[in-house]
Amino acid sequence: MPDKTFYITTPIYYVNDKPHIGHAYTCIAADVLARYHRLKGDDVFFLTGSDENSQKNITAAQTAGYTDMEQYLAIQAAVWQQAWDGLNISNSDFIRTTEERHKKGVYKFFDLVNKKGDIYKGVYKGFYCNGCEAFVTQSDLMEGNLCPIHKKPVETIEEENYFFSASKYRDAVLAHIEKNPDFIQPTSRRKEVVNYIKDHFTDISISRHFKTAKCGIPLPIDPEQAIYVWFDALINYLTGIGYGSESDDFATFWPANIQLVGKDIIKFHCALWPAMLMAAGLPLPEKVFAHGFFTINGDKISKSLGNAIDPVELCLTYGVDTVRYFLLREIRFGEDGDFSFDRLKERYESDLAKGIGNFTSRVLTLAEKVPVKDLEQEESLDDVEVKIMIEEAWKTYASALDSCALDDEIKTVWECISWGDKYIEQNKPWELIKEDPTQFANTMVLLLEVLRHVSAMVYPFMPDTAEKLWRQLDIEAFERTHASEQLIEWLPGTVRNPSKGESLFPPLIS
Ligand code: ME8
Repeated sequence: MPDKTFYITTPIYYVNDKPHIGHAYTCIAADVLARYHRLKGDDVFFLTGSDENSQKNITAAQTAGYTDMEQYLAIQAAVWQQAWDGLNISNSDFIRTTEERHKKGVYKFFDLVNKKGDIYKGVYKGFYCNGCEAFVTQSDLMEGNLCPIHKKPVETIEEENYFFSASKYRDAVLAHIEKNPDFIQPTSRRKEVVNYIKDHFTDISISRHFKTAKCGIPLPIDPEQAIYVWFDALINYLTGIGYGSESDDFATFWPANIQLVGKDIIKFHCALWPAMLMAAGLPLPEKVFAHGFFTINGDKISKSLGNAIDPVELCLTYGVDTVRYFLLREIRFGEDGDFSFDRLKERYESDLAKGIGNFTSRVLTLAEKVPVKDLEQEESLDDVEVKIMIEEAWKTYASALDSCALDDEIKTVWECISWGDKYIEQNKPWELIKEDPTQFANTMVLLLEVLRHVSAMVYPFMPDTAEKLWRQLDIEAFERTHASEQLIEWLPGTVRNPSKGESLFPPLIS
């Protein structure tokens, strides 16, 4: 039995449209971390899902001509899960906030907070942005009444609602952030959250009258009111692992190790969410990591600009692993960056076709010349050097992943590939075949061992490529053998029966 658990979440997305590459980016990043922890032998739970109690979904359903909201949501939730399947996202579950199991958990949570005396009735007078599904203050607005994110006028609301005494937890949340430097990552985002809590974190209205809200989970203490979508949505991180239902997963996996979000929703996750958890007497997640935003050729991704790229279509043209690789490699994880097709093609050629593809093909072509199982290798100084190189690479790789530096993780793998390419150039194994068969054997055993390590290292972000490499190296995939530790140990001579298969990254047809 694994002795460590690892629980990772993504935001649950609004399903009023199909996913674009921004949404795919979060899911791919979470998938890399989930797969890496599985590779280490941890017991992993990876949750994603759909945020369905939102007015945006109602508007989209009406525009699409649906009269049956349940039908629309079921279709859309399936579209999103299928997109994740297409991108090889290995989520353990997909939570929908219209599911009964979610509602049960929300009621349990609400009851605890209410019993604590943290819910009260009041009048909300202010602004609401339908795009953000959030109450906003005058200081958030630009040009009088425009939401700064959606650039659309906000609604003015005056309603009797129920409030959550979030301000009661203000100092405790600030103290938690101060005491746990890892709680908000990257560190550059911490100040923004701390300033927000200090200047703007007040009690928050957590319900809306059904007359205006149109959808949502009825408030248990007043069924004429719907629970505010963010209060409801954040609880998915608990209900998705069985909170409120009969399941051991909640006890096993909460608190989450990493909650991955985009920078747009960091305040909800680092201010409101911790206050809610404190009110319910539950421990806080270990880390909330907010990554940056992708633009497309410099523009914000948006439906109105018509520039949203469908990640599933992108995979059909370039391959799943190319898309996964490119999104993660192109921008520093945590910062903003631009998506461009020219850069995608450049990276395909230089890093994939000429990088890992070419290295694999060179090693396997040479290995096929003399059956490796017939070779007798002896230990040489080079063995020790390359062993140290690989061990150091694994350390850098692990520390990059432990700090969510996903682009650094990838760079480490490419350093091993460059090392291998140089080693081939320096040792000229094609000449050694006749001149020095023992040295040829040593060289090949070593190169095959480097390639074996590369295959394990690429697994989290390019799982299909890893599978192809394992087939070519004649290694049982670790998921079948459960011998994952062996994949990261230095075991020269393990590869006995390699064969060159299909090219990993053939030239693009453009
Ligand atoms: O906010 N670049 O859902 P949402 C990178 N339902 N990531 C992007 C992106 C971009 N251009 N655009 C979107 C919601 N994202 C709520 C969340 S959670 C309890 C409730 C990703 O459909 C990023 O992860 O608007 C961002 O935080 C998320 O999609 C917003 O998705």
